[in-house]
Amino acid sequence: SAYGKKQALISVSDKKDLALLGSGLQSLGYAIVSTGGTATALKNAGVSVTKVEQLTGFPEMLDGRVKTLHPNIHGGILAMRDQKHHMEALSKHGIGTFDVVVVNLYPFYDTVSSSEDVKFEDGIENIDIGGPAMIRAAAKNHKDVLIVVDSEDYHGVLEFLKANQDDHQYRRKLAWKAFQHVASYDAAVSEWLWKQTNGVEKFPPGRTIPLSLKSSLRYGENPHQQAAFYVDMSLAEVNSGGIATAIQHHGKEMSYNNYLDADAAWNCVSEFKNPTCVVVKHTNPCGVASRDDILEAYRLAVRADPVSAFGGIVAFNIEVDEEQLGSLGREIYCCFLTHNDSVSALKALAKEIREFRSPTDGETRMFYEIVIAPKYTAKGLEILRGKSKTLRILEASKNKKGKPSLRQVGGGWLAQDPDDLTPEDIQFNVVSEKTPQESELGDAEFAWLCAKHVKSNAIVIAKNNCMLGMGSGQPNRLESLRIAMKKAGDEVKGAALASDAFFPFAWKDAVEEACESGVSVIAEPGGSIRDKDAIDCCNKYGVSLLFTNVRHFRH
Ligand code: 93A
Repeated sequence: SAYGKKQALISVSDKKDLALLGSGLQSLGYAIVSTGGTATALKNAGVSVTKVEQLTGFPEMLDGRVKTLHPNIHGGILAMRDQKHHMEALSKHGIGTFDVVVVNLYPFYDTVSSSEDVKFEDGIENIDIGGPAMIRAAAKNHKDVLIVVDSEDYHGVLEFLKANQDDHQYRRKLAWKAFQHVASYDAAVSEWLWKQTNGVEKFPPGRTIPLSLKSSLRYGENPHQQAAFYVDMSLAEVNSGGIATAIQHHGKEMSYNNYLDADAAWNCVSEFKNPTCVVVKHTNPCGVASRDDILEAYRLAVRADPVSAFGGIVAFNIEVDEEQLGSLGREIYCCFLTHNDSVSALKALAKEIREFRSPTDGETRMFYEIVIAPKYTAKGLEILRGKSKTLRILEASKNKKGKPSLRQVGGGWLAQDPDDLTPEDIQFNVVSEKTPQESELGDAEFAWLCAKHVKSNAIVIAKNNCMLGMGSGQPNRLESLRIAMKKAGDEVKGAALASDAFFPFAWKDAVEEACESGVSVIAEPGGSIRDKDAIDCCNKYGVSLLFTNVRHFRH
């Protein structure tokens, strides 16, 4: 600095690891300058500090709104050391330079998302002005000033300073991180203000998404694609639950595809009110069952399509106690079930399978990528951990409703409301001569809820709160239906069938094939110009037909 001593400026709201940083800098010979709260915290940690007021000759003003906004501070940050006239200007005004600037901002996100009724004034007061000014100044002049915005970097910065070897790449990386920090901060402020304006528009006119890099991923959908996971820090997403905030208790690192599949499994299982198990493969639920006995639900969910379940994701919507989880652990690792087995036969098989023999080839063992549940008891977790080193165990909290979904297309983004209608929001109108029984109506609702999570064209066959078969992603509905029926096998008789969109044809097509196979009830949105054909066909076969007027495309 102008006085010959290296100077560091520290002004942080998040005081994490501040003592470590302060004492580290002090022992490297830095004089430390700080704002009020930071200075107090440093002094308490035994670090000597000069207060900003001593440099500016001004007290903190306007309830702290003006603390560091002063030429004696900003001059010391912005001066270019190799510009003679810059340095002359500093010495003329008696301003010392800062070599290190450490700032993190007022906790704006935390304040405005802390509860539903945060006062407008509290939001406003948490908009940091002086902090971003210092960060931007130091990041602009990073050639001469090291800018630190993240306590995770303290250790690395101290090591860097100790080594006393300049590294432009490192300085640039910190500067890049600093501008990122300010950009996401401003985006959050802007989004919050937009929300406060009772905006007539449903979506912000242009939304800057404050993204925070959560982790680099080993690779993307395929090994030759690089990938990363970003968390949306905007107010709509912070505390919104879901897969981005899930805690991983155990297992291998999450992959790109793991996140996609885990998201699909968690979204699907969260829809159900009763204790439910969902098995997902390649973002499609291929097994779903609701039972009070969660182990039974698990078995039935696997049974819907045991071949697809191999390497899948298993999700539960309830906390599973250790007793259940204990047996689940074994089952999850070892079971390989075929849908033709009766439940009692399965129990007998399970024993055999526990000795690692599959009922089909005598060798295959069941394996899953991920287990997700809202909660684990400590003992339950311990048991599940013991089953496999690689099995990822996630604890997720429920998605909050109403957040918009975004998808990328070439050159832009599509935004839409989430598809969060529940069966209670939907009327299942009987349009056939036959009226379904109570239980058949329940089956139709269950199948409907499953179909909502299956990629279009989606067909789901279900009975007694259990998926029996599903067909997904086929470019024609008849093909999806045939796949679903094949998986359901003989069990299709008397079951419910749900379709995510209307049937464009009925005779000698999907509706007639479904009727011929013996389903007792069909649920679909209706709305086709050939609706009458579908109704006539169901009447001919004595099948109940329900129109929902709601479509659930998933493209
Ligand atoms: O109110 S401000 O916008 N005006 C300022 O001049 C200023 N200078 C630093 N906020 C300002 N800060 C912020 O104070 C920093 O960004 C940091 O988050 C916080 C540290 O205050 P303290 O050291 O008193 O805890």
